[in-house]
Amino acid sequence: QMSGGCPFTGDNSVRSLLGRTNKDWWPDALQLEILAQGGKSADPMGDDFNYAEAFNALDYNALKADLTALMTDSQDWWPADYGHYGPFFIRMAWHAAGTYRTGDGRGGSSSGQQRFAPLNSWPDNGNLDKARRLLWPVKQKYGKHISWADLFILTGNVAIESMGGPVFGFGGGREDVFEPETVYWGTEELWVDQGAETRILPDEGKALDNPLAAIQMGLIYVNPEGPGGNPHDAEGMARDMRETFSRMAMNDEETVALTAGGHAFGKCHGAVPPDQLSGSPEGGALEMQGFGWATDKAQIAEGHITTSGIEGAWTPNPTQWGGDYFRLLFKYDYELTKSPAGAHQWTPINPEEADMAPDARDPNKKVPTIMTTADMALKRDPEYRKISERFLNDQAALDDAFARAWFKLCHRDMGPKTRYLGPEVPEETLIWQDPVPAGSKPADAAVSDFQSAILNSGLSVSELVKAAWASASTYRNSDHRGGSNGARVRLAPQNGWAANDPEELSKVLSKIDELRGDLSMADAIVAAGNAAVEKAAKDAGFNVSVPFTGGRGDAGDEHTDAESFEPLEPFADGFRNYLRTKATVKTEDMLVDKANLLGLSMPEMTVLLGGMRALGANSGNTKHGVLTERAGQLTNDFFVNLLDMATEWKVVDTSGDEEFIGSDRKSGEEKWRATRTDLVFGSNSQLRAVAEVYAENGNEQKFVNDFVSAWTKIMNNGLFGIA
Ligand code: HEB
Repeated sequence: QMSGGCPFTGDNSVRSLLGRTNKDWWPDALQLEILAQGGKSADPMGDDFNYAEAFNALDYNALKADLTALMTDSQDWWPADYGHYGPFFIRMAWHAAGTYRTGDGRGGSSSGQQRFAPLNSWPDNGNLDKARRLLWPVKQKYGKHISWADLFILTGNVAIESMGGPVFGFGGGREDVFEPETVYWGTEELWVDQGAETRILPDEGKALDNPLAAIQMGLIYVNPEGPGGNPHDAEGMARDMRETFSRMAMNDEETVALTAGGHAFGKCHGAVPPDQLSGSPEGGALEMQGFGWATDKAQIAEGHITTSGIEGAWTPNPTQWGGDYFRLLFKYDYELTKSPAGAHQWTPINPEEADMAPDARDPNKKVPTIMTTADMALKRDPEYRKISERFLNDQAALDDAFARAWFKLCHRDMGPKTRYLGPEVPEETLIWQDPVPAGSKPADAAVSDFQSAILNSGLSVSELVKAAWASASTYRNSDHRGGSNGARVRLAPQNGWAANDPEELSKVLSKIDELRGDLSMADAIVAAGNAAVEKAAKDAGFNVSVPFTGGRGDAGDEHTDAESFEPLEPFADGFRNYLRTKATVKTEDMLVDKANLLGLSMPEMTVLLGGMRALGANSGNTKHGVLTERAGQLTNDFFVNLLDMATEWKVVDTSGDEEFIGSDRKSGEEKWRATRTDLVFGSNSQLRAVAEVYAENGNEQKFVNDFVSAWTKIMNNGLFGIA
């Protein structure tokens, strides 16, 4: 099910790292970035604010009671369909979480991004601005104790509960950010409602570009009307759903349960032609105050609203959990019809009166139910159909599958379970949480004994550094997966990744295992890397101690969904000068992307890369960028030699602009080889400025110290509850 880990490849021609960004969509937007003075963040809460503490002081039950009351507290400016906001809030939560993609771990519910562009203005998020404003009084009341990001998800849960639906649990701990995250959402210059092309076109050989997980620009997943809006392509509909949901880490059963469970509630909105709506929130008129998709007041009161353009409810009981969705889907044949807004949808043929839905504003009026083309896939696709029929006949199975899949959807990007807060965190441990059995802190003496032993074992500095890097560098700040905890580097698939030099790695890991004593493998791999860095510094004439934090545990295959780790495989890792194959993104762009996922700043990225080259830590033990005569010593030689005007660089013509030769300007004699990720530190003016700092006389010790802090950051990434 899971798609492979090949970010940055696809059939697009060369693209920039971020594709189309907010600046492209809204060129006139206020340029608040210039206020990031001295690198200060936009977060008004300040460094002292501890969200976990604030959340733990929350009156959780009072908040849930307020949310429950809010569900039926209909407001004239946006009345609740059927007198209940529950379905609307479920869609809000699902769209907050549903942007998550396994390819780079970005998207998802964990930082409240739905408040900001571009997500606040995606056509698929139509009218969710109203859902967030309905929530504001509650957010205001509980203030710092509940983030928007947590509130979106908790409100979704309360909505499900208040309509009798099954819920598996809730973990808080999503801390808000106060600026849009820069994420690659695609290159198209049009939104879906303006005609953006669909991204999977097998006839034209077009596949979905990684790491994207949506089928058209501005959608969360698929086009509800069918592939590219074609309702007749049943096969394509299921294909699109399978592909996009698998990139959200959902298999067929989870996809069916989520979609059917979600559409047990609420309705689609397509009662008026879409040309009667104003634009999306971002960039709207000041007096709109961040509201988009303006609709006439009288129309709102009548329930004449257009969001997706499809019109109608799926079931006769849109605010009550139950089995009506599958009952109707299988009881009736459906015919293709059009909503008043002109969207393709499916309507049951000759429905019985009792199987019709109430009007959203007038319970005494009956209207036909509908299915979207996506819903129809649950019976038109043979695999989905098997699952749907099982759920049709076994409500308890649907309850369980929906509750679990919803929990996964909403918590998928939170990382280890130790990060979950609050009284409703489920006991049960789930495989997608990448569980790691608890480790214990080794005694200092045990660590230093092991470190001396491993340094005397015949393994080189480079080998030990590479193993530690292979173990720790899988960490992604985006979804908090990977990292050195668990020592999954010794398990499939990581132990076979080309970037990790599997044979060398396995030799190093067995030696570490042989000598580690009481240390966990996970701790020992890092301790060995630290010892190697210390030795390398000492050999270069610097005294530095590399701080070690112990307490990592070791995961086994039984704790590991190996397939789910495939997207963590590096496509490129500039720190090791590794590139699987030339991509549609520049190799140096991928270095910056990796550094971002590792949580590094520009200077940290720079010092780390320069140090890794000095240590001879390249994948495949290539010599590219190893601009030193004393590899294995922690020196600033990379920077000194890169910036030396005595060397002239030329591209190797046959290398596709990936390999360069540095020759002595006078003699013409070849001195070095390098890649794009090496030379970018001399070519990019900002990186060059940082590289100069590390090449300057008097900064040698600073170089060593800064390398050690950046290295330590990598080694300790993901140690929640340990470090
Ligand atoms: Fe859904 C709604 C589609 C999945 C939940 N959706 C809806 C709509 C549409 C859709 C079109 C309408 C909107 C308006 O308003 O207009 N979905 C869809 C698709 C898919 C889905 C295509 C994939 C297949 N959902 C889903 C899920 C969930 C959901 C997964 C959860 C779980 N939805 C929902 C809800 C609603 C919707 C609850 C309702 C809302 C209201 O009512 O407001």
